[in-house]
Amino acid sequence: MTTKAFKRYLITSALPYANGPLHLGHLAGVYVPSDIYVRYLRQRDRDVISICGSDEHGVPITLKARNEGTTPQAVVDRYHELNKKAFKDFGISFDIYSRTSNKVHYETASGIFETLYKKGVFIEKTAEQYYDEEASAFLADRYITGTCPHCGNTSAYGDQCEQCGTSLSPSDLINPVSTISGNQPVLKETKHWYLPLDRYEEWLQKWILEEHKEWKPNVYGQCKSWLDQGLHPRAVSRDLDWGIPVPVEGADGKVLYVWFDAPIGYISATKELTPDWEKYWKDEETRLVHFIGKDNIVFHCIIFPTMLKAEGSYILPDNVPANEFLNLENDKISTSRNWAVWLHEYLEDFPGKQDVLRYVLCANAPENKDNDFTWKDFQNRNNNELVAILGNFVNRTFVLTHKYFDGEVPKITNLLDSDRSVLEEIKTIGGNVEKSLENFRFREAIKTGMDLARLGNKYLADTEPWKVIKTDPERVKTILNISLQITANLTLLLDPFLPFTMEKLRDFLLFSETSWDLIGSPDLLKTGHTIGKASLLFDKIEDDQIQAQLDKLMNTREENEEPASIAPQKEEITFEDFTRMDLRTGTIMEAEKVPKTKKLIRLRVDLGFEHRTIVSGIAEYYEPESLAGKKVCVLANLAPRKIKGIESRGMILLSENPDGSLHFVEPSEEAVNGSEVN
Ligand code: B3M
Ligand code: ZN
Repeated sequence: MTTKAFKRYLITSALPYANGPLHLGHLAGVYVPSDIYVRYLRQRDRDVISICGSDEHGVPITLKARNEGTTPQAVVDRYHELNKKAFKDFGISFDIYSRTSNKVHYETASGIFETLYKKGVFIEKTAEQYYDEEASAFLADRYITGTCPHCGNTSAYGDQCEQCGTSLSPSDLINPVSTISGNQPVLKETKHWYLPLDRYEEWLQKWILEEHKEWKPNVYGQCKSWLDQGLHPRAVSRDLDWGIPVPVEGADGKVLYVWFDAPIGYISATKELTPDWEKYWKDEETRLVHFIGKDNIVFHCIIFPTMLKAEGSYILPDNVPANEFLNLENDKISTSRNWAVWLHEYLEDFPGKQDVLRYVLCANAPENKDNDFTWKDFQNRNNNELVAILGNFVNRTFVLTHKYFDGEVPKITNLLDSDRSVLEEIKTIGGNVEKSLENFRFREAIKTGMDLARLGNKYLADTEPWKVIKTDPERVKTILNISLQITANLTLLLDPFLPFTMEKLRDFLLFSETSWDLIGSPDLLKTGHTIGKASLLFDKIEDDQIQAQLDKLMNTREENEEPASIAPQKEEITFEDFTRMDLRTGTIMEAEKVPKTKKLIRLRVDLGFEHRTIVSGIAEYYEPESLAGKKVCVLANLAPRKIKGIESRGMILLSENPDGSLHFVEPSEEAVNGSEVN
């Protein structure tokens, strides 16, 4: 819980790379929670701004351009617009959605670099780096791949292994290969500027580990493990032609590292939004909160704060509520494998159902651990929660009010204890939602918010106005008044989560208040006020709609079926090593299954200079009857071995497919038995 009172709020959401469309993992991890928080603060009438924009530099973008045969500028122009629209369509209410190719941003980022440079913060260092001679390019980050030293993944990147999540540098990779040419890189000297994180270690220890114990365990834990391992200077420049030029003498062909300039994008966007930007960035009474995904933790908790601290005039984040990852149908979301639900496609398939997705992603957010999105859960939550609980309560309240009172809010005639405790409960729920939101517990917040609709349903079920109307119509006035107050309270309480639906509901009620402070007041809807007509807030999602989504995913999976991996090359040997093997061609004369074994066949092979018995493990792939006459290659000088009591002299060469199946390496028909294979 924050104990400090803040005067204003500066909320940032990670700037997505403008190199691809957004999917539901993005929404769940970063943008739905940040939007809920921001909307809540606005309802509380706090001074708050919400900042986001496109991250338009970095290797992912230049690689994408290269693959598509276009320019980085064309790539970022396309995805900036697409993503800006997707956010808007889902009601993500940024105050600005800027981009890091803006002039203001160039100036701001260069300015901060220059300040640090002049202060002597950087270490200037010439070191050897991998270089692609054919492409005449240094290979940083994703321009280089190789085997991860931690998990053996053969396609780890120069900055990170996506399989085990470890952050890497190109020199960590085993068998490095250039992604540009596929060549093996050479080492070449180049100069860069390094941010000496090690010099800030002690300060970071204190600032994070002592002063921010309230950070989420996943965030705090990651920071602690970085700090425990010890920090090292990190290069903040790159040899690239896409990015912000390093603004010092002798830096031709060098640009700022994308992770140096991108977070400064938050500052530039604020400048673009308001001339008053300094009060947000330079006043201790501002609460700065970064919403990010877990792969961005080190940059937002360690590197960017170090930059700001070194600069000296900026505030630091008060919290960094990073989420873990959302999987999709039990598999990692992946852009390259197209294993994703793209936001623009969702809207084509479920028009008008933005809030359903917002609801499901919040209710099932990967807040403390990775989580799974399944279409079945999406359907269940829509049908059993939004339709059956929230929609149902609101609908019954409208229908009954119109039926018995012509849509007029009836007056409370006599409050029973049970009515009073329901009114009390509205306040309690409001307070609890507030507490959860203040502490970034969004799953808990939405669940508690829905409890108000549950309370409404229970109240109607307990009081049964449809029965009581026959015997005690005065009592029904009170019941429906209270039901209507619950409905109006719902519009306030659920607005951060379901903004489209709550706006609709306010329209139905002809009610326009949105202030959070009104939650719990007993006469939100005044007696005598006439409510409008309502239509259903949500409708059922049918099995065939869900099946269509699953089919779509399954099709992608089939299209992408990757061949099982090819075994990596073995350690190098010399030609001499090779010549020690006596390889010969031969012809199978007879073949029979070795009894009581599954795999073994005993072969008689004509090697030209002699006939041999060789036992081979091919029975699962070849029938003995089909083998006589087949030409084979044989390792002839392999030491004899006893296999199931049979002396086997030599070995038949077989190739093994990734699925484990075995196939003869067959010499051509002209090969004479006993001839050498070299
Ligand atoms: N563009 C990385 C990402 O999308 C990055 C975030 C920048 S936030 C300053 O994961
Ligand atoms: Zn790995």
